Amino acid sequence: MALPRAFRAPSACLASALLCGALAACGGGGGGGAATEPPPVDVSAVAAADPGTALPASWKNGAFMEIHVRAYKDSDGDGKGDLRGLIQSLDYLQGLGITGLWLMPVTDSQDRDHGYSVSNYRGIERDYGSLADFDELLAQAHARGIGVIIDYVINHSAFDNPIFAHSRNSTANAYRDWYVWQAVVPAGWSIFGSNPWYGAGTGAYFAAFFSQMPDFNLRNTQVLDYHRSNLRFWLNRGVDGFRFDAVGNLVENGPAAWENQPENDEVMNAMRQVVAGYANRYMVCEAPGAPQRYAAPTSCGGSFAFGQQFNMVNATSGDVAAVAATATYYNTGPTNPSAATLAGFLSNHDSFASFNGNRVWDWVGGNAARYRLAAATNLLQSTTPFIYYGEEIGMAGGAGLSGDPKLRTPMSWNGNAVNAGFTTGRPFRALSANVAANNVAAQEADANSLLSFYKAVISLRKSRPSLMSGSYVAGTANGTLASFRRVLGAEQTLVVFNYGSTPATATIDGLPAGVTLPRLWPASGGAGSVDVAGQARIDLQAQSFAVFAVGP
Ligand SMILES: [Ca+2]
Ligand SMILES: [Ca+2]
Repeated sequence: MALPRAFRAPSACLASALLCGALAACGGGGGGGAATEPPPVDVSAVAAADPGTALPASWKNGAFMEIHVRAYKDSDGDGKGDLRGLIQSLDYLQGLGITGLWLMPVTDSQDRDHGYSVSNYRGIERDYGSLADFDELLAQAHARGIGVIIDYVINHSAFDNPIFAHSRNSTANAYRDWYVWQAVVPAGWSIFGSNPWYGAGTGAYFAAFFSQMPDFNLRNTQVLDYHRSNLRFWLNRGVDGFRFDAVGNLVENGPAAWENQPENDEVMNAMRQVVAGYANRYMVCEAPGAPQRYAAPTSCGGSFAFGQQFNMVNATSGDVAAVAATATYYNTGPTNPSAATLAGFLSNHDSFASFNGNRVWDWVGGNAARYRLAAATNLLQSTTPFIYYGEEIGMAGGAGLSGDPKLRTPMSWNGNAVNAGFTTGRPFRALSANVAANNVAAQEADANSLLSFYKAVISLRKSRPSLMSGSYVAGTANGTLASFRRVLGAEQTLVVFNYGSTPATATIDGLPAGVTLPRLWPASGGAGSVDVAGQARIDLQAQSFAVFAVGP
């Protein structure tokens, strides 16, 4: 989540008008001491019933594709992507080599767009289809060896979530303590530049990100039990795990202690234990301010490698400091003991996560060499690399858009300037600015395209267990050169990058003395060798990389 300041609503009422489409629902204006009790809500307990999984254990080592369902593929011509459209796209994803999908929220939402304001934790977004469609998606994905994780928004619900309607209805109702309340708006708070407390007639509620997304009270064991049951609801259907939203913002301890509080790890450890009770599942957390901490096995057990996206892309410009940061990010050490469970990405659906809110294509100005270096770095370094939909074809941001919507445009399936092959109707949002040139249809037909490059690097990754799930060893930089090894049991793979603009020779130390280095990438160039002192010298073209097996 972590909405940047610019995308927070200027006021509760304006936000309500934008999101609810009804000023009557505005917290500041209409809450009052509501006269009637809202309808009953289903917060029933769900017991674990693991349907099992036929996926190989390596599915969770990716590559994953992050997908905004609303923007991916429309099956019925209403201009909005849906689950049946995604099902129709699974052959494409399988052909690309994807082994996991991260779906941005598919639960019914108030925002009717990104989905991070959840109206019903056990129902499918009405624009996306039905639970039956979702079950079909799981079956079809699993049949292709692809696991599916879904976004789980644990910190806050939608303002229009019926549970919050109860909570704000009176100070005495059974759900009052499910959210965070004070009698009046307290002074002294500022989160992302705004006071996160909002008056609602019966008191003031806390909403860290946005007035229309009130925070749950995660000190309340009933709320934790509810979230646990929601997780089981989806796991029991065959969901393969979760991406947890905004875990740095779970529990607040005061106006100077609202981020990354110790209780957050306890909450996530409790959720992790639910997921760990099911076979072969995976979870990953969003914690931009402290990724290493939440990667720990006593917390989330998996966390996005925030910071590394900037390192990687900046390294491709030959920035020596960025090359060094890129090479060493995944080295395990005292300050990074859980490096192996950090999940890499170049960009995602949030504008704060990418340079100037851009997709990678715009970030590097369409520079193909830089783009490929960044992609290869991500795909070869991490035990679980993520790709943001359209990244594999170099989709640019949306034409005429800014902020988060610029990143969330319809997938460019073909060069149709009206619908991009995304819908037979009118797309819900402007298309990517480079749809004419950068689209799936054009690139599938071109062996030298970016899409073909992604397929080849993912295939290389999947051909080597050490590149999939091996540990990251000896990440080292020297100027614009960087190298690392991936190690799994007896299998070692050596990866060497030249981020510089001129050919160079990399010197690698600490290798097994006297072994050969069969070349895996690129195809030409021949094998390398290691001398009696354990040193190899690798010649690299400008802006290129090479991959070797560390042979017997
Ligand atoms: Ca649709
Ligand atoms: Ca919170």
